[in-house]
Amino acid sequence: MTKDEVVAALEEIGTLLQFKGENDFRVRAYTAGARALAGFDGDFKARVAAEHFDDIRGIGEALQLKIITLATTGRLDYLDELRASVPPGLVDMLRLPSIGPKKVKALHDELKIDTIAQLKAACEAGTVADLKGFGKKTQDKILEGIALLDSFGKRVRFDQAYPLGMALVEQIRLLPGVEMVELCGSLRRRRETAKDLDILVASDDAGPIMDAFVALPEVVTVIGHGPTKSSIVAKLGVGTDAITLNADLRVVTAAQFPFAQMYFTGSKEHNIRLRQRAIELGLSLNEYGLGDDAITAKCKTEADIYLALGMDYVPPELREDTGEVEAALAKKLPKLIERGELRGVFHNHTTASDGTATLEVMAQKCLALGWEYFGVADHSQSLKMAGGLSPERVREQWAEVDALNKKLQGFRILKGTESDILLDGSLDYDDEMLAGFDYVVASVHTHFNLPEAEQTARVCKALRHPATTMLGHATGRLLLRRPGYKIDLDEVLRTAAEHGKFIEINAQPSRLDLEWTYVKRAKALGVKLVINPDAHSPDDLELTPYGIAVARRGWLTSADVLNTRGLDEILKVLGR
Ligand code: DGT
Ligand code: CA
Ligand code: CA
Ligand code: ZN
Repeated sequence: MTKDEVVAALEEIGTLLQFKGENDFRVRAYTAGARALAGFDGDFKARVAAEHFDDIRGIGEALQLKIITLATTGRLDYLDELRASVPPGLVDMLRLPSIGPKKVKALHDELKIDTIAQLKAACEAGTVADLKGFGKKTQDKILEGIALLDSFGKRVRFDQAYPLGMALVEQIRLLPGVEMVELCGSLRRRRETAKDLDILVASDDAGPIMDAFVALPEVVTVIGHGPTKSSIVAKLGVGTDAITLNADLRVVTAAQFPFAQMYFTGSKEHNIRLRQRAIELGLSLNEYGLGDDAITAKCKTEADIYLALGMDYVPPELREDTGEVEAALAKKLPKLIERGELRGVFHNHTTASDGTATLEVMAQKCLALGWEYFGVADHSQSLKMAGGLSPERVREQWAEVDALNKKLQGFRILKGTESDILLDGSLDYDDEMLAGFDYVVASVHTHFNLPEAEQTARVCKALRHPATTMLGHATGRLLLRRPGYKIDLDEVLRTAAEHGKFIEINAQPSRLDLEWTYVKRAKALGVKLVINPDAHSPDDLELTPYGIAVARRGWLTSADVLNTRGLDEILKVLGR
């Protein structure tokens, strides 16, 4: 097992123990141990080999043994026994906000509830409200939570679906007779979430490929097994989660491949527009060709097909029928920002607040990524839970930055802060201190439940503050887990445009606070954006491609994004 998987196993033990009614002390031994291991930055494999973990605070001898057993054998009798003794539906219920292991245990013990479906029925019958420690309010919250889970359906985040898709694709690529293979559908368009995997292969001999596909190790169920099309349910451990998704595989000939690739990449709406365009030209477009053998034969790539339709090539991220067809016909598509174009980042944390690495380690990682600057933006003083910096500690950090900047040639650490937006919309330090920062990221971390008008006024007031450079976390959403706070984003964007403030594309794949549709609107209003990893560790600094994907879906060019600028230009923009 990897470190992440061991951490997940320890957390699971803690949860299962709570279901069993174990005392808090024993539960905490596992949850605290899991956290301690998660925060361990050293060489996990070497530690496993040396059988040595008990020097880490929170990990004792007994836990050390379990960690080593999990890491080396991939399982643990103790965990297997716990799992067998707890109904699986109870773990499912934990996905509901507002309900923890203790409440789940009470529901199980008192009302014999073992599944979300039973819980929903009991809430609707009103019996949950009568349970000690619950009440009508909690019952309503639970129902709301169930409705929310339903509305998310079975979609999976891009960063979790893509590794599963690529695990399948890489194995298919090695099969005899496979000439080309591509992961199409919403994943190729880089949507934030995916419903299923659409895999396309070019080959003259589909049969053996179908047989091998339904026998891959990730397959848990075979839904269909046909001559050129098969469907499976696949499962893969990604980080600490087990990801399950349907996957369709289709095999076409090499000549058909670009047409099928275009068709199965979608979106459906984009396809419909292309088909109409083909009809206008007297052609008929489908997943096999253009209805004219000579023209079809000339199309070796998707770009050739667009050319045959009199259009520029449309990058997959833009294929949503939001104006790209017209722009491609007029040869006016933007030249989208590319991964390699970022030259630094602004919203990042260090050990000074809730990050896991020091200023120097974070800066060195940015250097290694080829960037010219690292903006440190630790939390501000009122966010005590996350180690927010008092004015005194800010000054200490500034001194540390100055000392490091003397050492680092051709690279600069920029002094920033992620200032909390207080309830009344003001920032979290006095004006004198604010003026000492190179830049300020203003973010909402508290009072998520304000009415929309109040939340909008609060954020807009913070944006108007002369010290504010950019808005962090535009919505506070957690993808597929928590909706964003209620806010009029159009009003926020107008305010940003009026006062020349930047809006963040938060690149954390579990957040992606700003939807691509708003990115597009921001651009139309003349607002510039900034792609930030919101890094809490050196590894997090590599999350920017998820932000780039959102930027591309929002039609951004490098000129629309602040952090494609080099250091000299950045200093000018920031007035330093
Ligand atoms: P998803 O799976 O919900 O994340 O999104 P997609 O876009 O991957 O949708 P999916 O898997 O249902 O279909 C894959 C592609 O197949 C889709 O993007 C376009 C194409 N497609 C599916 N159904 C139709 C259809 O009825 N008409 C046309 N023109 N294309 C379709
Ligand atoms: Ca799909
Ligand atoms: Ca599909
Ligand atoms: Zn942050």
